[in-house]
This record gives sequence, C-alpha cells and structure tokens, in this order.
Amino acid sequence: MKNTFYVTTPIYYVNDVPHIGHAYTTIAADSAARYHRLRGEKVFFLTGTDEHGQKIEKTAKAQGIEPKELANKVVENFKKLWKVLNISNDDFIRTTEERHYNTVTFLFKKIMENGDIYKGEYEDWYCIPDETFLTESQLIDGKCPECGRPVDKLKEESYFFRMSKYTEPLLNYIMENPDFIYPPSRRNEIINFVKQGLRDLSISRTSIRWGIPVPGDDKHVIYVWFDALTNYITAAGYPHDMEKFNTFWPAEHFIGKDILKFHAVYWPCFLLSAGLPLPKRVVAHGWWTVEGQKMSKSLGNAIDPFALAEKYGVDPFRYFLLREVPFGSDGDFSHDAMIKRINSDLANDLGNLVKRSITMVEKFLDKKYELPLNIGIHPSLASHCEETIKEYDNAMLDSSFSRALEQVWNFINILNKFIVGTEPWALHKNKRIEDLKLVMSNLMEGIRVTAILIYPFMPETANKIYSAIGIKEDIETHVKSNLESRSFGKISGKYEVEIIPDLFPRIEEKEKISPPISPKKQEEKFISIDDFAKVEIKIGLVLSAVRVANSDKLLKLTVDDGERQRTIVAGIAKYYSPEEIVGKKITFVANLKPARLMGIQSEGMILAASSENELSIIIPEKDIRTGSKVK
Ligand code: ME8
Repeated sequence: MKNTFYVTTPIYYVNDVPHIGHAYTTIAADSAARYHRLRGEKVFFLTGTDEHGQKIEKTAKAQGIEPKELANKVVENFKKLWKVLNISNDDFIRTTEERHYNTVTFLFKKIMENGDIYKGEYEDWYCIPDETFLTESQLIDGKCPECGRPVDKLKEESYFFRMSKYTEPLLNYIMENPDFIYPPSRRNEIINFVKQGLRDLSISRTSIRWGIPVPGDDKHVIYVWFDALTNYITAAGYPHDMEKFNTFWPAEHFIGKDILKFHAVYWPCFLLSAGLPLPKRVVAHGWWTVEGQKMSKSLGNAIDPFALAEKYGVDPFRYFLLREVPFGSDGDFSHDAMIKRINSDLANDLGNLVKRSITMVEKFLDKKYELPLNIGIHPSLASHCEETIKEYDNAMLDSSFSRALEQVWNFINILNKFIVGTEPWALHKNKRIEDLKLVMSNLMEGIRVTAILIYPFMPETANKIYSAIGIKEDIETHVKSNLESRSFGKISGKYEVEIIPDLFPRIEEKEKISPPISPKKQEEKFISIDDFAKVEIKIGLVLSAVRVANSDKLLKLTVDDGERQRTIVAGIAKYYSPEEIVGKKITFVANLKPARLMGIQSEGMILAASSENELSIIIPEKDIRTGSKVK
C-alpha cells in the first residue's frame, strides 16, 4: 500500500470571480489534504485554473483584451482567495503553462497512436457556457438541458475520440469499484448514462484559436475538456517526472455535481485509452444556493467568499460550509444559519469548553498540569475518545465531513458534561488535589485530541488551542513526529496553560436582525406603484452603433423606439462591440431627462445588469414589437 494521498479540485475558469461554490470545493479538498497529512501520509494537493476555450476567448473579447491577459488578471483573485482561506495546496496549475501544453500534446499523440483518434466532421449543438456538445434529443425546448441557456449549432471538421469503444470497459470498472464514484446516488446516474452506450467524442475545434493546437494539424485546437482534465496528470509529473507520477497518481478528484460526467466518464475513457490507471475516486458534492435562491450572474447574488471570511472569520466560514450539509447533498447559505452555527457550535460548545477548562487550570493549579500518561487515565473519557476517533476516521475516509464533525461535537459535549459531572471547583474547594489533577489532566487531554480532530477544518483555531494548552509545536509538526499522539492518553509531559482571548466571540442578536423599521421609515424604504409608473421603460431596436471618440466606455446608439429614432449614449463599450449590439432589441428608459455625454445629447438609458467585471444588457426573452412597454 502506498502511503500517499493525491487530492485535486476542479481547475476553475478564469472568466468568473471566485464565489462560495469555488471556495467550498477547495476548502473540502484542503480539509482532506490536512487530515491525510496528520495520518503521516505524503500528500499532494492540487488546484489551479482552466484558461483555454471558447468561453474565455469570448469573455476576453467582450472586455477588449487578450485571453491571456484576462487569465493573468483573474488567476490572481483565486490565488489571493486560497491564501486568505488558508488553503494548503502543494501546487497551482494554469493550463497555459508550458508543462501542461507538453503533457496535453503527449497524451493526445499517445491516444492517437493507439488508434483511438480519427478525423471526421462534426455537426451538432454546443453550449458555450458549459463547453458541452449536445445532440438534438438532449436539448430541452431547444436549450441546454444543464443550464437552460441557448445553444449554438456547430458544423466543422473535427478529430474524434473513440469513446464508444470504452462503454464496456468503463462500465466494468465502475461495477468492480463501488467506491469509484461518490456519493452512491451519483454513481447510479453515471451507470445509467454509460449503459445507454457512449458516443464518440469530438475533441478538436477549428472555430476557435484559444487553446492547445492538435499535434501536426494546428488548424485545430484541442477540446477544452480534454485539455483541462489532463491537468491532473501534468501536475503529477506525467510524462516528464514518472517517479513523482508513480508516487502520487491516481488521485481523488473533488468536484461539484455539475461536472461529474466529464470526470467519471470522459476522463476515465481517455486514461483507459492511454493505458494509465484510472482516478482513485471521483467525489461529487452538491450545489449551494444563497438565501434560498440559485446563485447566478444575472441575479448578481453570488456570495463573495472574501467578504464572508472577513465578516465571520476564516475558520467559522470553513467550518460552516463543511458542517451545514452532508457532502454530496445540496445546501443553502444564509447569514442566519451561519450566525447560528457560530453562536451555538463554536462560541457555546467549543469556545466555552476551552475557556473554562484553561481558566480552571490557571486558578486551581497555578496554570500547570501533566498529561495523563503520568497521572492516570479516566477510563470512560478515554473510551469515548477512542470511539469518536474511530467514527471520525471512517467518516473522513468516506469524505463525509459533516458526519466527522458531528462526532467531534458529540465528544465536545461529553467533555462539557465531564466538567459538570466531576465539579473541579468542588474538588478544589475540598482540597482533593490529586483528584483535581486527574480530572484536569484528562480534560486537557480531551481538548488536545479535539484540537487535532478539528485541525483539518479549522487549522488556525486548532493551533491556537494547542498553544493555549501549552504545547509549543504546531499540530502538524507535533502529530507527524509521533503519530500515536492522535489518540487519547498516548503522550506525557508537563505543561502550562496560557489564557487566550475568546476563540469565537458571539454575534449578538442586534447585529443579526436589522432594527425594526419605523412606519415612517418603512414608507421611505418602498416606492409606490405610482412612483414606478412614472418610469417609462420600452423595447427599442438598435439600428446602428459607434464608439464615442476619446472614451473607452461609451457607445453611441441609434435606437428605433417604435415611433421615431433617438440617440442613446450607453456605457457598455467595454463589454459589447458596436457590431455585437446592432440588431439587438434592448430595454431602455424612455422618459429620462436628456443629458449631454461627451458632447452628445443622449435621450434615454439602456438597462443592463452588472456585477464585478461582468455586464449584460437586458433583452426581451421573445421577439416582441419594437416600442412595447415594459412594466
Ligand atoms: O467547470 N455550489 O470550472 P468552473 C457548489 N473549468 N459548488 C459550486 C457552485 C455552487 N453553486 N458553483 C460552482 C469548470 N461550484 C471547469 C472545470 S476541471 C478539469 C475543469 C464549484 O469555474 C464546483 O466545484 O465553472 C464546480 O464543479 C466548480 O465550481 C466549477 O467551476
């Protein structure tokens, strides 16, 4: 058995700012990586960015910059976020790096040499946002079945991967390896999909330039998913460092359920063709909504993980995500739920346990205690702790993070009850010093093991606890130097506690609930239907568009409003080229007081939604008559 653990996150597209969903997968993978390190395994933890493909090409174009420039900008947001969230990745891969280019080219050639790539002609539907091919029968109301967005028809010469050949081998592999896909419900989905028979897969494009060229035919670029999935072996050293590759590969892939098919079907088929071992496991987690709503760019409700970490603290944020919902199920983020977790689990249960225990050692024993190996082990506490560790390990190895945390919290409650049951204050009052020492040293040992168990989820807090109970090394160094120390009562020594500030200050109700609004304020907060009716919103047709001289933001539009032509100056030039906007039906405010912008009289305002570095004009869903009113 190899004593190694290789875990990956998806590589995230660089056309989006990081949100809570990205943070979730990465925090989960980080917790797994930290856990395996504490077991003494050699860990390789990889994350990175997916920088090629039509989606990136399009976003860059809309911003008037080169795709690489966009990637260079956005990658920094991800790197910064991983630093803030205390992510301990060992490598960060960008698909535009040379090492990756080399591996993709090598793998493509190898699969071609094995006879699994042939040239043909592709004609089918394509969903750009998902970078996915679709057959006519997969479309729902002519739209992408996954995301509901419009699809494009593509017809072009293409290289195909003989995926049909791998229907049987893949099915056999999935059947023989029940743990390959997690959770079981998703495994069944994939089995049903594969059973229908796999189609050969188009793996090259001539319609885009932003990608890795097909070796020997650079009219084609390699399909972005072939390129992206290969990142997992590039970073592991394939084929340039086979020693590293053999040490770490195969990996556990942590992903969201949206991209399971790529990881549990396409990727294994590529690997089968190349004669490489398949991933150890594909772990697909569920989907987060925000305050009950789907997160989406158009709603602008994507949750910014930087802001959450700042507001609630990094460790509470990490804890919440992995505790709130079982890994694999969908979950909802709400501030209320977050605050409840902080006040109850963190401040009340864990924070109080640590604080009152340390304070008692300080007061009753002049800060000093010894670990129980010297003093004596409390049998029931020790057996509760061993039971907890056993259940916790099972859950962690199964990626059932919330179950693992439940086990820890059961133990925290046992420790809190232990204090109530043994009444150290009474022992102190009655001068039963030996009994007091026995109780306190066992309590401190329980807290020490608790710190180790929460370390994968809340590394900073766990280390604070370790240091408060007087252990000078950080948890990873300490546990790795003596793996037995993960268990209860296995270390000895004399220690001195140190009083620390509250680990998790409670969030007061008044901060949580916004103050009641007085009737007068209430009125001010809303507008009446009459107020709204004052705004005349209409549908217009853009007849022509030109850039405004000396401005990189403004386009001058000539718009048919159903009665006449009018000029509207719109601040959308960074996101739309004049060619793109001409012919579109747009929504605009028709009765806005005319204003002069860069010397041009503008008669109205185009409606658009914006968030971070994205902007989308609002267009009617059906082709409705120009001049129609919006209300
Ligand atoms: O798909 N809830 O990148 P991506 C939970 N580049 N997780 C979410 C989420 C949500 N609402 N939204 C996103 C890609 N995620 C490809 C991957 S891998 C070889 C290529 C997380 O930037 C989740 O992990 O769209 C999901 O799988 C990932 O972000 C998709 O990130």
